[in-house]
Amino acid sequence: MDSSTSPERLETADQSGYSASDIQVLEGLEAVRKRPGMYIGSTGSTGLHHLVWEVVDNSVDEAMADYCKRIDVRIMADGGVEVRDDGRGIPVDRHDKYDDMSAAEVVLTVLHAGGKFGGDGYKVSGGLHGVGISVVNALSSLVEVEIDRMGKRHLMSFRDGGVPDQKLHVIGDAPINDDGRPRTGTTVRFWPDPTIFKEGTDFRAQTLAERFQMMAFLNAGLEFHLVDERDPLFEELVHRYEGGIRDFVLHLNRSKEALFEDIGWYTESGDGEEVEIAFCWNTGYQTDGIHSFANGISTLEGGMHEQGFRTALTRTVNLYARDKGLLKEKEENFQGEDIREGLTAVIALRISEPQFEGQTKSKLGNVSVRSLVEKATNEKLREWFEEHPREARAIVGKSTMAAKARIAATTARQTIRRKSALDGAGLPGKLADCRSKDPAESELYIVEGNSAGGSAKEARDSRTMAILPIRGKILNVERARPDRMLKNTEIVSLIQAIGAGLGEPAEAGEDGFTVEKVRYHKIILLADADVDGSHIRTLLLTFFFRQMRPMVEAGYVYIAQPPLYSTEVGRSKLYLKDDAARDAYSAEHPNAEYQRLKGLGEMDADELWETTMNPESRTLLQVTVEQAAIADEIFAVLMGDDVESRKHFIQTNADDVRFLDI
Ligand code: 0RA
Repeated sequence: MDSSTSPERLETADQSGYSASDIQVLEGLEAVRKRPGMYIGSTGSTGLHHLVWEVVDNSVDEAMADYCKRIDVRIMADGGVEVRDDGRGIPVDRHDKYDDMSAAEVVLTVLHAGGKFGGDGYKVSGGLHGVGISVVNALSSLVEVEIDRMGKRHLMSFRDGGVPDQKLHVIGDAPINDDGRPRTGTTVRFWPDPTIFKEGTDFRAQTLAERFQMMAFLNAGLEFHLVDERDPLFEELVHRYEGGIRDFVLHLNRSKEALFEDIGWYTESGDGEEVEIAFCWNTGYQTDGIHSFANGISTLEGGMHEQGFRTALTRTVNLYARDKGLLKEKEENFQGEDIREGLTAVIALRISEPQFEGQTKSKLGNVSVRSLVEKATNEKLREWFEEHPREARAIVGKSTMAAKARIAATTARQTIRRKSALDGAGLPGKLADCRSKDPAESELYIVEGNSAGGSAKEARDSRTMAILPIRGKILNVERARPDRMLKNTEIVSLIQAIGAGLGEPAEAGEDGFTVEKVRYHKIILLADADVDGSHIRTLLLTFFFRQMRPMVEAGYVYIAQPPLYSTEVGRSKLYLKDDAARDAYSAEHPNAEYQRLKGLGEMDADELWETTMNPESRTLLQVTVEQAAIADEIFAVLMGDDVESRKHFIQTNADDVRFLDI
C-alpha cells in the first residue's frame, strides 16, 4: 500500500551517500508516514488542513515572540500551499547536536524539533497541532523552504516525505526592507502527498479563511493575507485586528442588538499562564455565548478556564446586585444561566504546558488555570462594574428578567412532564413510532406537512423508521425565550419524540439535555426542496443547534434529499436528484422535457420510499458543526433580528451555507 516502505527508501538514501543522521531522520519521518493519524488526526480533509495549521502555527509562535507582523498564505494554482512570514527566519547555522545538519534542516526533519531547541525557545507554542513542521515534510511529496536571514536568501528542498533534495544553500541576497535593513523571514511551500491523502489534496479556501480570521482576533495586530490562485475571482483576504479579542466580541455580536456599547476587557497573568477576557451583553436569550481558547486552539468542550470564569461571573453579579440593593434580602440569588443570557465573551488563555482532555481533546485540564481566571474575574469584573454603573445595572436588569423567564419555563416543563405521564409512554400522539427500541438502528423522520407525513408512514420500514409530521412553520427559537418555546406544540412533540430533554447538557440530577437518552441515532429532516422547505429545515436546525447541540455534534442529524426533477422514460418515471443530475442526463438524452417536482406530496408512497427513504438508494446529508463559534455566528445572522446582516450574509455566502440550505 505505502509506496515508500522503509527498507527501499533507506537503501536509496544509503546509495546516494546520506550520512548517519540522515538515515536516523528518515526513520523518524517514516513512522509519521506509517501512522499519519497519530500525528494529524486523519488523512481526510481535516488532517489535510492540519498541515497548513502546523506551518502557520510556527509563524504565529514567531509573532507571539514579537518578531513577526505579517503572514501570507497562498494556495498555488497547482494545489500546493505557501506560507510566508516576516519573522527571524529559521536559524541556518550548524546545529550543535546534529553536527552534519543545519538547524533549519533539523526543524524540517526531526520530530518535535520546532522552536524548542536553542535554550530559551518559546514560552508558549501551538499546543494541539504542535507536532512540528517535520510532520508536514513527512506527508508531502515536495517541500521547499526559503529563509531570509543574515542578509542572505537560503533555499532547501525535500521530496517524497522528507528525503533531502537540495541541501540548504545561499541563492542570493535577502531583499532590503523599507527601513534599509535586509529582510528576515521564513517561507515554506509544500505539496501534500496524494498517496497519503487518498481522499484528495484539495484545500478549501473558506476553511483557511475562517481559521486565519480567528487567529487574527487572537493575536492582536498580526496581519494575515490569503490568496487562492486556483480561483481567478478570489479576492485577497486580509485580517488584522488591533483590538484583538475585543474586536472578536464585537464581531460575534454584530448581528445582535447590544445591551450597551462598551466592550469589557481585562487580563491577568500567573506562573507560565496568561489569560485575557473580553465581554459584552446583547438583548438576546442565548446562554452559550462563551467562547474559550487555549494557545489559539478553540476549546469547544470548555475546561478549567471556562469554569473559573463562570463561577466568578455568577458570584460577582450576585454580590454587586446585593451590595447595590438591586436584589432584595428575601429574593434568591441569580443562577449562572440567568446572568449568561445574552452574554458574548471570549476567553483567551496562553499557557506553557496545556493539557487537552475530553472526547475531542478540546477541554482544558490544567487545574491551576481555574483559580487564576476565577481570581482575575472576581477582582477585575467587579472593578469594571464599579467604573460602569449604567452597564452593570443593565446586566442585573437583564438577569432579573431571565430569572423570571426561567421560573416560568420550569413550570411549563413540569406541565409537559405531567402531561407525558398521563399520555402513557410520554410520546406525542402524532408520532408513528418504530418497533425497534435500539437507538443505534432507529431513525426518526421529521416530515413537513400532514400529507407527506401520511405517504412517509405508508412507505416506511416500520421496524426501524419512525415518522413525526410537523405542521407549518415551527417557532423561531432564535427569537423566543424558553418559556414561550415550551408552549409551542410542535416543539413539545419534538422534545417528547427525541426523549432526551433540552437545553444545556444535563449534569447529575439536573434537567437538561442528555445525548445518551436520544431515542434515534438518525434524526432525518424531510422537507420540500423549495424555499418553504428550506425555511423549515433552518428552523429545525436552529432548534437542534441551540437546544440539543450534543446531538448535532454526535452526528445524529441528517437531511433527506428528495429529488428535484422527474422525467418520463417510456412508461415509467425517472427521478433526478438535482440540477447536476439533470444536466448529466440531458447530455445523453437531449430530448427529455423535465418536470420540476413541487413537493413531497406529488410522490406516492412507493416513489417516496425509492427516491428518498430506502437506505439502499437514498442520499442523506449529515449535518456537522465544524466550528461552534462560526456556526453560532451563522445561526445568529440567519435567524436573528438584523435583516441587513442577514441579507449581506446570504449574498456573500450564497453557495456556502453549509449546514442550512444544502
Ligand atoms: C527555531 C528557532 C528560532 C526560530 C524558528 C525556529 C522559526 C521557525 C519557523 C517556522 C516558520 N517560521 C518560523 N520562524 C522561526 C529562533 C531564531 C533565533 O533565535 O533567531
